Amino acid sequence: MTGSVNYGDRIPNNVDLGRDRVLQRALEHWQPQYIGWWYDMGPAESRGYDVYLRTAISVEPEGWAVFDYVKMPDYRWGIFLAPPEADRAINFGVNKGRQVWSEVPGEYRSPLRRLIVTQGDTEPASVEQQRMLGMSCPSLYDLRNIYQVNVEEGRHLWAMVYLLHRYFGRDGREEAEALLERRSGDEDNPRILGAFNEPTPDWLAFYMFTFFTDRDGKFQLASLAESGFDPLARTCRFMLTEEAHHMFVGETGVGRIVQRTADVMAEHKIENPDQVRDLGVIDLPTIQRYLNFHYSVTLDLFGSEVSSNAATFFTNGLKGRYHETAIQDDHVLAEAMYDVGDVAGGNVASKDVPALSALNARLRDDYIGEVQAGVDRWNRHIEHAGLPYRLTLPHKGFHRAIGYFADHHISPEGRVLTDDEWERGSRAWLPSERDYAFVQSLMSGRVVEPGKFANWIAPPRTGINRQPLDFQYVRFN
Ligand code: BYC
Repeated sequence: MTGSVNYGDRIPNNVDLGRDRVLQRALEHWQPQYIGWWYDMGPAESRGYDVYLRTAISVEPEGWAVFDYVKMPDYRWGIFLAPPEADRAINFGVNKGRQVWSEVPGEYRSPLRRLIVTQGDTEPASVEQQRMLGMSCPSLYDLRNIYQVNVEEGRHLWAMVYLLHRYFGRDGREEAEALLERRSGDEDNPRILGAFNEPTPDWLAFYMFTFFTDRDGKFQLASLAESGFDPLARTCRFMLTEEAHHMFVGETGVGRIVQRTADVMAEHKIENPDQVRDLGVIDLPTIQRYLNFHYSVTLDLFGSEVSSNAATFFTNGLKGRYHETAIQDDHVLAEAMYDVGDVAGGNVASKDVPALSALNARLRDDYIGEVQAGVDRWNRHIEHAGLPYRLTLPHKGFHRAIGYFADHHISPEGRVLTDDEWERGSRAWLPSERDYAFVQSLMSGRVVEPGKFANWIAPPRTGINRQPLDFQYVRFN
């Protein structure tokens, strides 16, 4: 096994696929179904475009990617695992100290399959959600970035499908087929997790999604990268290197929208949202409402505050905490407690529970810390423009559908509300039909002249791979 990728094979890989003919044939059978799914559900009308994409050529830290024009259906989707670590041991739970597993232990087959399927399901879901956005891109630079994100989500699906085919026999092959059959938002056969069935109707939603929801991906992948099932850990380690670009796209995308709005407000000395809209940029309260929505549906992705599933995953060494190996404790959590928060006596209060049962809550709190830092960076654009407005993260109980808070209405400030108060308030806190219609009205066509950007977004600071901003990132042919 090497770091470099074998592009001579029909399915590029660094797992010596050619040595396992049965597996290779099974994946070659799945491949045309995948391409069929890509044609049906991948980026609309993009088949013949040449897109300036990066492709993995090696999993080594240096030079793992090359940039070139590629037609997306010809993208070299494949199977890449980070190199194995010699003598790696399981770092947590009851199996702590034992050698990691290179095959699936029989007793953990079902929970491991479930984790891999849940992870895998999110990848095609996000491509489906973003399918139409190329038709309203604000620039060639942004168009290229969404396509890069889409092809890499496709590759992340390949990563999970490889694990299913290689380690889970017939069940795994069936699950791999089902991953191509579920559809985001479909009433009869939806994607598994809630946020992946929500529409991504416009570019503000796309950037919020890549900032908030892709970052859940980062935290979940980092937890799975600690797994005692070594092939899962290694594939997640490589996926994390690709994920970093997606979050860059989200953070800078929202940041550029905020910057443009703040600059226009300062230039024209206006703060009234209607006047701001009249100048063709997105008012800050609308950005705040989108933030509230995407943040809250993403918090749901971490699961219930108290979860026996999470405790079982951890105890058995299948899914660790964020940066598990670097944490200084017993890695067994026999005695530790954790504050998960709860609603008691009409108020949000703290509540300590055994830390082992609170692993979802802990991962969510780690995530919230990182998200807050990004929001602080967005606020700097507003501050620089000399405006008093600030974007804020709502309380973690706000607008939740999973966990303790799902049975309560919580205001963005963390106050427990009556149904009536919620009914009235939520209109100001979540995007309305009018907000969506306004944002859509700004994005009715696409901007494709090299170096030009739509009025509602600032240009980025630099191009991709040191190319100039007026580079032809996509050729439409
Ligand atoms: N929606 O004990 P509970 C990414 C279900 S994103 C619907 O609370 P658990 C990406 C749950 O399945 C990262 N259902 O939760 C980002 C369970 O169902 P069953 C994706 C939900 O199991 C952008 C029941 O409720 N990766 O990569 O501790 C673009 C009770 O569950 C939801 C992963 O999620 C929900 N939000 O944890 C592209 C990692 N939440 O079994 C990609 C793998 C919970 O009773 N998954 N349920 O039928 C996991 O680790 C866990 O499955 C979860 C849930 C953290 C998701």
